[in-house]
Amino acid sequence: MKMIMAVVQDKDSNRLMNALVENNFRATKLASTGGFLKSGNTTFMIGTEDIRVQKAMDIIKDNCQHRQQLVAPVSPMGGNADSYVPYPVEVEVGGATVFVLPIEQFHQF
Ligand code: 2BA
Ligand code: 2BA
Repeated sequence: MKMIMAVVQDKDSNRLMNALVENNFRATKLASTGGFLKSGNTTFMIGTEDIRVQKAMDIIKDNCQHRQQLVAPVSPMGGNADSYVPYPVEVEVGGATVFVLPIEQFHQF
């Protein structure tokens, strides 16, 4: 068994969850925050058999889009002055960042 952890943009999360459920995957959705943009994203945990990992990857690829996102200047007031960016910058946010981890044990009590 493998655990797929996929960080996706909030805009794609409902579509992705629907596609996963339609294809009989079990998944858990977590609200997460990107370290760089410091804005919300969504992390999916999908535990599945090894032979279904590729199918899950295809579903993720098909349902998550790359987007350009403008990072507004962030005031250092009350925040960390080290991360202060004085002008807006455009960054390309990927469709999905995906990690596949081995599962040592799986239990449901
Ligand atoms: P949910 O996805 O909301 O699922 C709630 C319950 O609905 C499940 O309980 C199961 O009894 C049923 N269920 C879910 N998907 C189904 C399907 N495709 N066909 C038939 N019945 C289905 P649990 O199995 O105890 O799971 C409780 C929660 O644990 C799940 O909430 C999900 O958030 C998480 N989970 C379970 N298996 C997972 C996995 N393989 N990967 C990631 N998260 C999992
Ligand atoms: P954020 O950390 O908010 O990053 C959003 C986007 O900003 C990134 O998109 C990337 O294009 C850019 N970016 C991030 N760090 C940067 C840096 N130090 N310098 C320049 N540009 C940078 P993605 O790479 O597609 O990542 C989207 C989200 O996926 C990330 O949100 C983070 O939450 C997660 N992620 C990406 N790589 C990860 C990793 N190795 N471990 C854990 N989470 C990761």
